[in-house]
Amino acid sequence: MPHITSAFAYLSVVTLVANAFVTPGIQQARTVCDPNASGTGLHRQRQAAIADYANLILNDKDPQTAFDRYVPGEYIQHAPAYPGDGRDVTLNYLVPFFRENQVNFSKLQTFTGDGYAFMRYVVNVPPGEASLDGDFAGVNILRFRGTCFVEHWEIIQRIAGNETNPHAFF
Ligand SMILES: *[C@@H]1O[C@H](CO)[C@@H](O)[C@H](O)[C@H]1NC(C)=O
Ligand SMILES: *[C@@H]1O[C@H](CO)[C@@H](O)[C@H](O)[C@H]1NC(C)=O
Ligand SMILES: CC(=O)N[C@H]1CO[C@H](CO)[C@@H](O)[C@@H]1O
Repeated sequence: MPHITSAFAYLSVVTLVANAFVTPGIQQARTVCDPNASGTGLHRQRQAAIADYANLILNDKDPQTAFDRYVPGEYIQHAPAYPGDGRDVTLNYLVPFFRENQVNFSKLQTFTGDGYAFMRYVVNVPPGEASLDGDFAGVNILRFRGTCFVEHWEIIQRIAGNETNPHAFF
């Protein structure tokens, strides 16, 4: 099945290439995550972290602030269209992507457990935006160190609207 593919990058390889050399602005916003966070309360702090991170990126369309708060250093990237690891590589894609594409997100839910965070959502890409359009069901998986994120995976599936399963995706 060609359904399972990857990444926001899947939505806009053209944008990625066009912005390969864009440098994000100097980041000085305060980091709020703590890589050494542990003990009682950690689960609740992690739930708050992924909820804030998801809200900043998907609703506010502000990946710079999300990364400044929650991705202070190491960031291993598994989404296949990114050219490598590290927060700047990812921001070089996400910042122009959200500036140039009027995508909208709905049905956002966030979860945490066993050192990982998940966010799932529907992303709607209007015609003419990015390199293809329609509705897509997305899942991002992030690995925690303390309350910071250090590793990322992404899966995105097109929602055709005529799926065989009457409760497909959600
Ligand atoms: C985390 O703990 C390490 C080892 O104790 C320490 O070197 C580092 O400064 C701490 N980092 C923060 C952000 O507190
Ligand atoms: C859904 O519609 C598309 C486009 O018309 C078609 O290619 C696909 O086979 C349909 N899928 C199902 C499960 O009917
Ligand atoms: C303003 C806008 O583009 N709204 C769209 C957001 O996404 C939903 C589906 O996921 C569309 O139905 C809306 O038109």
